[in-house]
Amino acid sequence: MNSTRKIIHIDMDAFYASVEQRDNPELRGKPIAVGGGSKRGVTTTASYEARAFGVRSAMPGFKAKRLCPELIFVSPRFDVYKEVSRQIRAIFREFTDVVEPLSLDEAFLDVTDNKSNDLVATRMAREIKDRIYQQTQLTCSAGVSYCKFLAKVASGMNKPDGLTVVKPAHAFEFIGNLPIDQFFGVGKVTAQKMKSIGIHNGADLRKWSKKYLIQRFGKPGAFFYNVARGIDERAVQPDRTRKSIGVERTLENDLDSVDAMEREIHRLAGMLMDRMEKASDSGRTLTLKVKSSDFKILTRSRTFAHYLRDREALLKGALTLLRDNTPISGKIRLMGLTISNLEREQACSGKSDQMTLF
Ligand code: TTP
Ligand code: MG
Repeated sequence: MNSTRKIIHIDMDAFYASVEQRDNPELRGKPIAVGGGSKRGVTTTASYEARAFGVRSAMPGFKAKRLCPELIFVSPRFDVYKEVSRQIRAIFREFTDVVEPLSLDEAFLDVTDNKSNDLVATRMAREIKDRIYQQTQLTCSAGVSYCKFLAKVASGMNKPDGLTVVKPAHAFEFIGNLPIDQFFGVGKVTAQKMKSIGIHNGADLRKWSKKYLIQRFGKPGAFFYNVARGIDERAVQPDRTRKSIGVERTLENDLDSVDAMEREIHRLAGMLMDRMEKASDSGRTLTLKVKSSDFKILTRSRTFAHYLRDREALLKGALTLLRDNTPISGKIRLMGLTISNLEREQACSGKSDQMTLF
């Protein structure tokens, strides 16, 4: 067992909802849900005040309202969440470059070798929490342990504003008592299956052989077998190859004419080209995203035979997507352009379009 690593997992508390309560004092202390206010919308998350009523992520708005009649629905502001995400990632990098973000509000940090040599991992986690709070006025929860599995589980143990440490010497007992629903990597369906054969916690899981678990749950069976024993050798992956480059803009006024949309496409293609130049990369698949004023999202993609390496090619491709067979109509509140099937990614995996060049 590699018990010499030091890994911290950080997860922001009720992320979108906390940002909304931070920016609008009238929402503080109140049950709010972000998203879910439209006719068929679902919530993205809920404030802790709303969770007390049973409101959760991905819940239809009408159901949330039924559980909590006082519930206030707030529209999401993704630009702000992304900005906070950038801020917290910059803070992580003050401590280590080995940062693996899992989503906007969550990341693993390997602090075995770190930039603040005098701090032990637990104090570092405390310091990160403090820095995040100072800079964003938001709380997060931290988990500290010797592997990803335990750091992730630990960060969820004392939410909100928690700091939980699982030392190697205590790991076996900790996992033994850990309810199977709280195992990172065990989804709802698997948890149900496990319970049906009497596996309710880590200790129960240890009673089954690796062979049996693989037979029953497929490849993840081996993972379950190992983590039940505190074995998780997965490294924090700092350099996951970028899969796409994208830009999007929420418009000040809804667009409702083809001309206005084309002008926006010109702007977006320019912005995207700038980003591509910075990344020294290009790609073959272009995706246009459009959000209407009633928050419906439509995407259109096309994969081209050649890489879109210059402004003209990019613009031409984007306009083709816009003008496609079925015209985009109605009021548009956001447009975005993303390029994927990236040249560098292909180069990394050993495939390239050299052949098509000749
Ligand atoms: P989470 O970290 O899963 O949830 P949370 O930060 O809101 O709450 P917790 O304190 O339990 O960590 O997700 C982070 C954000 O991602 C969340 O604020 C909203 C968004 N999200 C969705 O849009 N849809 C979803 O189904 C989930 C789970 C999250
Ligand atoms: Mg969170």
